[in-house]
Amino acid sequence: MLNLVLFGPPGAGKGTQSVKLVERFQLIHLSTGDLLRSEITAGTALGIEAKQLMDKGILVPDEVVIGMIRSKLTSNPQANGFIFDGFPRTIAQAEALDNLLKELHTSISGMLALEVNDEELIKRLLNRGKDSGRSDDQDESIIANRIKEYNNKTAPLASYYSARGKYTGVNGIGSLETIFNDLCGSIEKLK
Ligand code: B4P
Repeated sequence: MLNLVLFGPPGAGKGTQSVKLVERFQLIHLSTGDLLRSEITAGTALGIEAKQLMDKGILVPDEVVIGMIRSKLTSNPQANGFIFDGFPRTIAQAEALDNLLKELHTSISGMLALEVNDEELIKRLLNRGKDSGRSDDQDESIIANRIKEYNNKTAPLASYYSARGKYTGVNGIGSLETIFNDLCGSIEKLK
């Protein structure tokens, strides 16, 4: 199985590139952000709780997102592999993912990290906020909070995967095609 973690700060291009990568490598796309937004749209209790946090730019509790990933992993036993987009976002989530994959007799093949500076991130997210309807993209102070959460809780995951020889950094600034080709080149080396 090819199991990839697509990593990077909010707005780095994870969702954008995942869509292209799943098609190229025939993988299943698991985006915790998309799963949470589906719960919000469906008006579930989980979605109502998640929206309150997401609208402040705060991470949703680990047990909530780990539960969502567990159910998606166990309901796709025939998969070629998975792209984890926006997950894990904390060390506890990374440890839980390692344990879940072990139960399925597989593991993470590698983490691909999209590197983008804060100025570009803010520009992209505000721009998306103009027509996406995403409330967390429309206010610069919420975006700043998301970047702060990323730096405090998510950025340490780079060392977690690096210590296991699984980290590859990729320049996330440039055309979608150039970044996609760089990601594909890095993935070929993992196969
Ligand atoms: P996510 O949905 O994961 O959203 P994101 O970090 O903003 O990144 P996204 O993938 O959507 O954007 P992309 O970079 O592709 O998270 C939202 C919230 O959900 C979090 O704040 C948190 O509250 C919660 N959450 C999700 N997962 C969680 C977890 N595991 N644990 C706890 N909480 C969790 O693209 C951004 C924009 O840039 C787009 O408009 C795109 O068109 C543009 N873009 C992309 N590539 C570009 C390029 N090369 N050049 C120019 N623009 C580009």
